[in-house]
Formats: sequence, C-alpha cells, structure tokens
Amino acid sequence: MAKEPRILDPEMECMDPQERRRLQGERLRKTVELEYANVPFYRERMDAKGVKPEDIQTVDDIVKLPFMQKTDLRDTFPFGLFAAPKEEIVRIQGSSGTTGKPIVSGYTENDVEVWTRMVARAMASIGADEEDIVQVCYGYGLFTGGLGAHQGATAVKAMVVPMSSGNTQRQLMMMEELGSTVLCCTPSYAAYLGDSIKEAGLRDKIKLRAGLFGAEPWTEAMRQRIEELLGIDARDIYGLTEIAGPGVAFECQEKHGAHVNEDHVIAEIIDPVTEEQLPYGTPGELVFTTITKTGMPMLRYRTHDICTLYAEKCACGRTTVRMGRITGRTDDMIIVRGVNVFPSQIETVLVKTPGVAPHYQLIVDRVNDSDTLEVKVEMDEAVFAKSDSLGEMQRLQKHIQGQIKSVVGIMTKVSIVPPKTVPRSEGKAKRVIDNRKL
Ligand code: DLL
Repeated sequence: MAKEPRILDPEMECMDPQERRRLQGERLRKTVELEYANVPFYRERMDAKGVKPEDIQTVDDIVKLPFMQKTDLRDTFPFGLFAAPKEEIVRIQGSSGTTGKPIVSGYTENDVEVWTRMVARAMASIGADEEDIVQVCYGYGLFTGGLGAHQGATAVKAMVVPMSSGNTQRQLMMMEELGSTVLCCTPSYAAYLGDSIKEAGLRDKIKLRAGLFGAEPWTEAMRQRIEELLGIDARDIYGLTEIAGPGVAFECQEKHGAHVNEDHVIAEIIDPVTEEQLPYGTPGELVFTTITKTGMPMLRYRTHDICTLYAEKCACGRTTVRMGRITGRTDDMIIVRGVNVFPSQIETVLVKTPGVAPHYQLIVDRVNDSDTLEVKVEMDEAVFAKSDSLGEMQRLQKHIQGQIKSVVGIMTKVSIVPPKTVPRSEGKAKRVIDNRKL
C-alpha cells in the first residue's frame, strides 16, 4: 500500500535558493576556519595555494580552495584529518581504499546526527514512519550502508530489522514473517531478492511497498525490474563514506534525480582534467564540501563519480539541486556487490605472488542479478613449463583467492591462464572488462 511522501525539514529542503546560498556561505566560512585552525595537513595545502580563511566569504569563493582526494585520506590514515580532538569522535566508519588499507572517517556526535537526519529525509520521502518495518540488508560494520539506513529509519520511528547483508533464505523468512514494508540494500541485491521471491512463490506473502537502493550505479531499466519483481516504489539513495554515508542525496517521488542535502553539503561539478567548475546541466566530476561536520570535514572532495547537477525546481516542492544518475567514474574503481574495488589492490596481491606473471584482467559480470568478478592472471613461464603445473595452478588459484578476499573483502573466481594469453596492449592496459552494461 502506497504511503504519502513527506518532506521532513521543509524549512531547509524547500528554502529559497538565494537564501540557501547565503546559509551555505556562512557555514562554509566556519568550516574553512575550523580546518585551517585544526588540521595541519589542510592548512599546508591552503598555504601552498596562498589562500587564507578570510578569503572565503561566500559560496562563490569555494573555487579558491584546494581539492581533497581519497589519497589524502590514505596519506593521513587514520586520524590525520580530524578537526576535532579524538575524545570528541564517537564513531569510525570506513570503506576500501586504494591499497587495501581502509580509509576511515571520524564522526562527532553532531556528525552522526547530521548523517542520521539526511537519511531520515530519504525515509520521509518514501513516507516511512512508525507504522513501517524497515529491513536493512546493507552490510553493518565499517561500511556506512547498514548503520546509516538503520539510524535514518530509527529517526522516523520505524521498526528496524538489522539483517545486514547475505543469507537470502533468512532474509526472505524474516521479510515474510515480520511483514517488512521497506527494503534497504544495493539495487543488485534487491533484484536478486526479487528473483528469489518469485522462484519461491512468495510474492503474495510479502508486504514490501518501497525501498531505498544505492551504494552502486544502477539504471532506469534496473529500477523497473525491481519495481515489477517486488511490487514496490524503488528509490535511489546516494552517498559516500568520506562525506557522511548514504543520504548525501536521495530521490523524491518524482524520480527525477536525487536531491542533494544542500544545507549540509555543497555540490559542484568540475572538469576532471582542468579542475574548473562547470555550470549546472553539464556532466562532469562531482565534488562535495561538507559544511556542518566537525569531526572530519571535507573541503572540495573529488568523488570521481561522473554525473550532472540540475537546479530547476522539482514538482515535489524541494528546491535543492538534484544529481542525475552516476554514469561512470574518472578513476578505475569498480563496484562489485556494493564493495569498492580498485584494480591496484588486486595487482598488489598478484605481484606479490611467485608463480604468476603481472599480466592480468578483471572481468565483471552480472549473473542472476548478482555481480561476479573473475581475475584472469597468467602463469609464470618457468612454472608453466614444469610437469606438475596443474597441481601448482590449483594451489595458486586458492592462494590468490584467499589473498584477494583478505585485501578486498570479496570472493572472486581466479583463473590461471597459460603465459602470453592475456591480451597485451600498446597503450594503457585494459585491465577491467565490465560486461554488466550499467
Ligand atoms: O556506498 C554509501 C552508501 C551506502 C550509499 C548505502 C548508498 C547506500 P562508499 O562505500 O564510500 O559509500 O562508496 C561510495 O559508491 O562514490 C559511488 O561511486 C558509489 N555509489 C554510492 N551510492 C550510489 C548510487 C557508500 N546511488 C561510492 N548510485 C560513491 C551510484 C553510488 N553509485
């Protein structure tokens, strides 16, 4: 049964855009002062660019600030970007980084509240309230999906079922027995659950009516499939650990882009090469600045996600800018079953493994709505020439699979192939073949 969508914070979500820009400028100024005073890493960056906190007075001044990147989080891991004393940090969340070391973000009590509110707005937009039972199948842990959805659902007083990811049979049993009405998980898992429900003939027994899906790119075709399979209203929710987690932006009932929570973050689109700010309506790399966080604020953080921002007023009444779907990345990160994977992480494992050559390819596919990742790597010529190469191949396969699981966190299919069979390229090697057509 559909429920009326709500706007949780109309004074912020429907604010006059000019007024909002003024508010953003004020909050930006405070955040820059905080960063400059408390984060030596960032102060050095600003000094190197010859920018002083007093140069930042309005939102337009944001272009004077240096950018931040994932590598900055890695270089300062774990606490180097904290703007608050460690005693004020009440939470750590993280995601996989570029070397296998997680990148972490620290949250003060204020930051957890801000993040919770952002997700709560998304919950309200699907009409979630105390009558709802929200089944959260995003992973709980360092990943922000589980706890983020959990907090947001709690804030609208829903009953939360903290299932975490995996164990499909158990998910279905709980969904049926408890009568879950809202589903939170990755879109690919939602489709997988939908297939399983169909197969088990459970469609009439489940009470789902809406879902908030994100953490990986998905398409309109995928939305239709999920909506049909589950008989629900499927909405997009976007976010990233460095900025907060899920809820940085969320779709309203118009399903015409995700509303950015602009009283908490400033969204920009830049040309990834020249780093120049681009006008709304032009595709480019999404950049976020947090303006209400105190634990680990981020200034001009380059997400590497490619999308377009739209400023036209939305029929739902919100005046915040909307982001179109993520259409790609400006780096080589791929998202497999909701987990961020960098080819460099896998390469690090392969080059450390005697018996294989550093020629490899990653093949991503979607089978039965679930992502698969095959790592194709060449056997070393000398090892291949030995008579017991088959046994050695099996040993290597197992070893590499285990190593990748421990570094990246997901199971892969490892295929050891004979020397000189992975295609060579004269220019940049094509390491990733993504057959998912996202
Ligand atoms: O994926 C946070 C999240 C959890 C968002 C649950 C939505 C739902 P990270 O692990 O840090 O955080 O990965 C962030 O995932 O830069 C995008 O590339 C991708 N991503 C997240 N949401 C979407 C989405 C979480 N709705 C990275 N559409 C981001 C497309 C998404 N890509």
